[in-house]
Amino acid sequence: MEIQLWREILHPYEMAVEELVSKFNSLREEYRKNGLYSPIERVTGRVKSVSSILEKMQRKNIPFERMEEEVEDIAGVRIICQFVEDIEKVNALLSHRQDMKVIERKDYLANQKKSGYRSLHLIVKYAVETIHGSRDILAEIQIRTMAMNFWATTEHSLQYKYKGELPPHVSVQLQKAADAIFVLDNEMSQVRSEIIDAQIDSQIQTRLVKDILLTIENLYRVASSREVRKIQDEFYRIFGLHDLEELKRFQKQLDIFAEGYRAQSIEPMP
Ligand code: 0O2
Repeated sequence: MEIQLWREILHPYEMAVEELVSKFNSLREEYRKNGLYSPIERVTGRVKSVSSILEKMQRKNIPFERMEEEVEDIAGVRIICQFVEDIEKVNALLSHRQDMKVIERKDYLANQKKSGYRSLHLIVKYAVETIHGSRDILAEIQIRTMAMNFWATTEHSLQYKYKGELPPHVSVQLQKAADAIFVLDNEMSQVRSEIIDAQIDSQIQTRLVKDILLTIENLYRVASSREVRKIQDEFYRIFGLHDLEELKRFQKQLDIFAEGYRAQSIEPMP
């Protein structure tokens, strides 16, 4: 048997995970910068440990030559969403991308696993550019809600603790917890639009305040300090009203005033 240089074998997978995590994080930021709700809440990634790869190969009787085709989750990325509805949105987003091809979809939402596990898994083919040229890598993207993630993480730790042989009372308890998670996700969906509106308003307010303060800072360099102090006091007064529309109006007026001094914030801060 040839000697396996694991560091070399796993390097393209590390590249794939790093790139995918960064791309999905950028997507989330793009939504937020445009004042939109992002169906992606959080992204994490990992390369499977050699011990876990070997364990899976033994369990599934996979010969080393078939490892890269058959162990589909050496590169693993997890996308956490706030609401069940977001999972489908992320699925659609990923399915239309030019830089990856979904080759398999495992829908553990429609077909919950016996353990109670729920998630949508996409197996994608993704090309990384290495010093030896382009390499197609398989990666598993798990898409799930925060509540599903809480359940899966806890269950995974218990599986590890009991070496995959959960005592019946623990399995029953986990099944009950999975049922509760299902109900919780549905309950949260009922108030989805209200939560989204509140989150978007909060993002807009954060951006407005940053822009306003930057403009005031710029004005401080060019306008009289008495005038700038008055503007600042007015800003604090309006901020205290907790009225987003008032804050937007104030920013517009401030921009007109600052234009005279060419002191408005040139580009909105992220
Ligand atoms: P890790 O530590 O996450 O890398 P399988 O036979 O289930 O091992 P298969 O058929 O190749 O694997 O793929 P499947 O079923 O889609 O599962 C792959 C991954 O999904 C698992 O990776 C888990 O991360 C997750 N998963 C699947 N089923 C369950 C479950 O019942 N509970 C939890 N908590 N997670 C699950 P690994 O290899 O287990 O490990």
